[in-house]
Amino acid sequence: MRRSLDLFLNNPQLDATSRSIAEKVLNEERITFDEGVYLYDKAELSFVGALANYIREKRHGDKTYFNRNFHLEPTNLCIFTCKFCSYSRLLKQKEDGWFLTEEQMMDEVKKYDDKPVTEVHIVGGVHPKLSLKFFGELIKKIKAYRPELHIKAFTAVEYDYMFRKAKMNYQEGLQYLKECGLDSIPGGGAEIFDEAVRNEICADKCSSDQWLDLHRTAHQMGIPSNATMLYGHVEKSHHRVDHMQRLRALQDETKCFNTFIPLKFRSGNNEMSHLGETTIIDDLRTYAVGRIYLDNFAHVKAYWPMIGRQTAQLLLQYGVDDIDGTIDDTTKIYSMAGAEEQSPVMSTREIVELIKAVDRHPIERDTVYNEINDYKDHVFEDDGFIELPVLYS
Ligand code: V47
Ligand code: SF4
Repeated sequence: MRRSLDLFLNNPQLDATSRSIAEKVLNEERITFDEGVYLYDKAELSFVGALANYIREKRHGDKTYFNRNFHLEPTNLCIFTCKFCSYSRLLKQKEDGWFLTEEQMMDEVKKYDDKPVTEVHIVGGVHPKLSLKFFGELIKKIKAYRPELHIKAFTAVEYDYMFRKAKMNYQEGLQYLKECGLDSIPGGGAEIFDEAVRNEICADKCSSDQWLDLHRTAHQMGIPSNATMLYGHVEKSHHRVDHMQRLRALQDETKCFNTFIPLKFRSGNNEMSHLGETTIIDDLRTYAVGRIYLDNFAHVKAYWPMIGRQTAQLLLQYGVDDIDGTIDDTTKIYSMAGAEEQSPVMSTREIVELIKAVDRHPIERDTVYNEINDYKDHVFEDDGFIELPVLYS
């Protein structure tokens, strides 16, 4: 575990700042904002990777988690105008927009009747007709139909809007949904917390403070959540570190974030397409710095449908311990932005083989990281590809 890190430490030419950062990590001390920026801008990638891998292996060994879930997307119509979004259609562009009724959404849920999924992830555009009551009823119906299914639903952006419309504060709105059956909150909508950058890329949706407040309130009520960071567009490295700094501070308070998920900006079909995409080298570094900086987060997740399978595989040596996941074929958010050029379908067998190919140990988990199935020595009896056909987009 330490061997590759020792190679750097034994090298007298390792610069003093890198050495001092490594010593902090070895002593389980926290690195500073400036050191985070240094890891982005000055440190050698192989050193940053070795450090992140050291932390990852110290915490999880070779274990690599995945989850069998499916996505439910009520609508792609959205009142907001995030410039990076390839997915939403403004309310006036109804031609290629969709809007599912409660019955249609229950039909989606029923498609998984005989599939061993453990989670439904509900996320979509912000539509004025989809009220708190509507979603509360939907959650109740799903819970009544399949009580053991974990419901991870809606981003802080959606909550901020639906609670305001219902004239409830975050605590009241979340309490109502928790009573309906809400189990946890996904990490979307965080983007980049720096106010100037946020204003440039997604000026009209909830603010950074509101995003953080919503998650704080959820955590105080025992509702866990994830945190994302959208990177590789107009932001600079200090904005990324500032983002992680705010997440680290909140996690110190609540300890209720499950995982950190960097999301690479994908440039297809959106108002920021002209920016192009950042490099794989930057991807590796971004995840690795995330692993090092967020010393109070248990997990760092690479969402393979958007980062791509091969980069996700590489990231397992750069701090990542989770590849989400086996996912249903209805979600469209990233395919519309040009991610995952290969087939967006991955069976359980494929995900297990992908993890094993880089000598990691595949574990199926539930949403809150209870281990469900250990695939280390598992032999697939059939060709495996029909076990759970999954698709992402
Ligand atoms: O907030 C939108 C991102 C997020 C693009 O918590 C884009 O387990 C890249 O947060 N390029 C929503 N990213 C999805 C999300 C998520 C996904 C998977 C798992 C979890 C989890 C959360 O998608 C948005 C935004 O940051 N996004 N457009 C784009 N062009
Ligand atoms: Fe709407 Fe979310 Fe797209 Fe922003 S990222 S436009 S809030 S669907």
